[in-house]
Amino acid sequence: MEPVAVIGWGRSGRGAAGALASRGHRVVAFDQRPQEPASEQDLRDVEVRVVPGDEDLARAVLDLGPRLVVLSPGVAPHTPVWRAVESAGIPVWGEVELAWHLQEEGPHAGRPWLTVTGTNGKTTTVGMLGSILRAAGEDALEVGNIGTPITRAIDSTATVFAVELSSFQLATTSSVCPEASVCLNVDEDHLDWHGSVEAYAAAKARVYHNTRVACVYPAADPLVEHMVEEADVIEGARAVGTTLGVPEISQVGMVEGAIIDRAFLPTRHREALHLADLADLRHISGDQRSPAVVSDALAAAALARAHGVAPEHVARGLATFHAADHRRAIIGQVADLTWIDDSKATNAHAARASLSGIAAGTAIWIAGGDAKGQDFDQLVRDVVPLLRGVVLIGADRAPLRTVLAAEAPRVPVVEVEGHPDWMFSVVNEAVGLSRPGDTVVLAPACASWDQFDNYGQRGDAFVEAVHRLDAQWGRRS
Ligand code: UMA
Repeated sequence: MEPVAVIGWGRSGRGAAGALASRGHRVVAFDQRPQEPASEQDLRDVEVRVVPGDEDLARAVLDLGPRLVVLSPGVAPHTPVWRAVESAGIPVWGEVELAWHLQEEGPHAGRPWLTVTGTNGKTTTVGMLGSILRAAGEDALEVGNIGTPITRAIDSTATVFAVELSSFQLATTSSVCPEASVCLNVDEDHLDWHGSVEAYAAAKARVYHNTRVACVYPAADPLVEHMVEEADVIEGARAVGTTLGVPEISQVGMVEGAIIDRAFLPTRHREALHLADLADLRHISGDQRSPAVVSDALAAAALARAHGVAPEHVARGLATFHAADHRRAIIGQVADLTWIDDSKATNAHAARASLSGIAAGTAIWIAGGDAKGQDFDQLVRDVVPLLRGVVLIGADRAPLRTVLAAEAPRVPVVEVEGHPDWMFSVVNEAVGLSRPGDTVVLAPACASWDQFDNYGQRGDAFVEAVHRLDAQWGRRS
């Protein structure tokens, strides 16, 4: 039988190749960068070919004559290999699409997927959802863009998946039939990959496709509501709004500091159910109680309720959830300042959410990196009142520098070049711009790929520099 071609030998490609090979398929993998041989047992029979040139890769894949091509999410639609394979009429699946087919053909067919997309908050929401599901006694796994490729988890005994889906993954997914789904928000991101805001939003909208029980959406966001109205769902699926205000019928919202369900109870026309209290989230959002974190909790609660989780398990799951590092993590008090690591804020929308809640004129904002073609005008206009000063880092400092000069001429801006110990310079420059009691936030609004492998490394470098500063000041936080 003809082989399956897997493009990209990263986490997704290896996951896909392993799942296919263990089912007896012949797999040939391609990558454009030199690769280490795989150590995993299930990958030892997979041939990996390195073909750097775009056109050469397209030709090499066509020459193989595969019956199916599985794309890693990093491969963009405008690349020659994608276009060549499509025009040759060869089926093209993303790794997520492959995972769904393999699940539905095997012993775990029917295992529910609760899917989460959005520009920001995906990882937090999926983490909260996993925690709630486990509190309810489920063997739940968080998979997808969060880190574990779904193909790696497909043969696990998990009873339910909390699935984080990026726009890249959704662009190559068509058969997934989620039990419940949510798009948390849509703002400009990854425009270099998708080509336009419209293409990006269209990919996000696919999260609702084929939903069986509930399409969850932020009720205050007409763009996302429109996605739900237009979605091709399974008969009987309901639209359920989330709101930071008092919930109407078919919504999950807030009443006096409590998360209230008016969607998933048969008597919703006259009654409401108490699910959890904001106090359950205190250890995640700190004292500043970020609206973004509360919105994520509402979405996670709604998805869990769509799955049938009892109210008391929602509260317990939220109370035991701990946010992963680098997501608005408070590092501590050092040099009379509060230091926050939100290296995960890789776009303008996330950076805005990160700075909101800080008192006017007291934020030292560390920003910059790989701008991914974003426009920062609106972000800078929104955050100017909060700023005491700005430290610019990374490759794409120019777009931020220009907008700051135009919109905030009185806010001092310092730039730090990438010398060997540059992150330590960053924290010292931040101290130089500050007054006691201010808050320093690493919320770059940019990807880290210009200087690091991922945002985690960037956050680690920042935390380490803050700890050195702390040692220098002679006080531990
Ligand atoms: N490659 C090519 N040609 C291309 C593109 C990539 O040969 O045109 C090769 C690279 O040389 C590399 C491999 O493909 O060897 C990397 O593949 P990939 O970029 O698809 O990344 P994976 O390692 O498979 O990881 C992906 C997600 N990465 C991206 O979408 C860029 C991971 O999300 C995800 O955790 C993982 O699958 C498991 O599902 C990371 C991410 O940055 C966290 N996501 C973006 C985000 O959150 O903003 C979308």
